[in-house]
Amino acid sequence: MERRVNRQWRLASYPEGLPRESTFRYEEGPVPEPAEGQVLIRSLYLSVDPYQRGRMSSRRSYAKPMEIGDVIVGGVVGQVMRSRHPGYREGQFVVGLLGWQDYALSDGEGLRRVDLEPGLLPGALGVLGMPGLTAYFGLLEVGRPKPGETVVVSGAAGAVGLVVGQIAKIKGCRAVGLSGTDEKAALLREMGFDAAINYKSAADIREALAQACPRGVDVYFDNVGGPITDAALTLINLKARIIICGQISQYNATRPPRGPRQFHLILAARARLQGILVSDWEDRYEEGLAALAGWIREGRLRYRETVAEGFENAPVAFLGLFHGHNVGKMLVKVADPAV
Ligand code: NAP
Ligand code: FER
Repeated sequence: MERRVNRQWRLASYPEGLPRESTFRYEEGPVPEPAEGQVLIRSLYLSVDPYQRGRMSSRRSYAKPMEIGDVIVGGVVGQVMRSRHPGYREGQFVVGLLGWQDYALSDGEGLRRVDLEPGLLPGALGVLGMPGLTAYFGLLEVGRPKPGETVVVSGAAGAVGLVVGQIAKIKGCRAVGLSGTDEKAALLREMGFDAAINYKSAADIREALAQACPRGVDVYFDNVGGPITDAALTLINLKARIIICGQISQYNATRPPRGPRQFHLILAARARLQGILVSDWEDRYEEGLAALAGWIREGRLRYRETVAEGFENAPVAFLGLFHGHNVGKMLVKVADPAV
């Protein structure tokens, strides 16, 4: 049923350290009317992502922060309710950065049509969306894994990490993943990873990683930073590639991180360490999505989603990312598609 109000989550304050429920403010507003050239989109699934933490801070970064009072910036899979745009029809599914709200207007900028059956729509925010593309381009373009090499990924049971490890296997590599529970480690093995480490229960992360990587580490895909990354760097091989994708262990830090900073290891291995931003490959998203969809069809790429039910639960789902409450992509279901 169509709603008459537009529920919204807005930024109430910039958090110090870990965000809290009080970081967010709930509001209701009118459902907006599309002007000529615009579409009105109803949200079906909201994405919660670690990068949103970065937008809740005035620290310098690659994107400008949210202002206090802004609707929370976030990816959404939605359905076109009304169209005054020649490129969109009512009923079509779309994905875009439409924010944590029931309804949004778009002029088509940054909007992408999603041609998936309704049951597969959440995939457009995960394996067939921004996180899947991050794994695809980050690993293949920067990691350049070769058959027989060892690829280590941190945050391995998350949206990006699960895809990274499986692409490593598709490319003939040894895939090793780190995640925060025994259940997640078991899932990684079931998904074809050659070895999986529970970094929270390991007596010594470096020792566990050394055992899992008898031939050292050729590619390290870093989603988390901190002590896991310090351990991985001690095991890199000559000409290793290190992809700095995310540093979630540091996103809530109130002081700059201190670490072993063993950069002589990078020097000795003549390794390459490169930060990545998925949007740098925006002009190649179709290529990446086609490759990912092909592997899914062939049964070579599997995925998981953790779906929170209900608009009201978006903040809690987001906070759960920092406690490892998700397996695969974390999302919030807010409405069923209209048929
Ligand atoms: P995700 O992995 O699905 O969810 C976050 C996971 O991080 C949690 O499930 C948790 O798993 C782990 N985690 C939380 N705190 C941790 C800590 N202190 N130490 C170690 N692990 C911790 O998230 P995602 O969307 O796939 O993103 C993964 C990373 O990639 C994030 O750092 C994100 O910022 C980054 N990213 C970057 C780009 C880019 O363009 N550069 C694009 C997308 C994502 P455990 O149970 O294993 O702790
Ligand atoms: C993007 C580039 C990067 C984007 C998200 C990210 C939503 C995520 C970065 C991170 O997690 O650090 O265009 O779009």
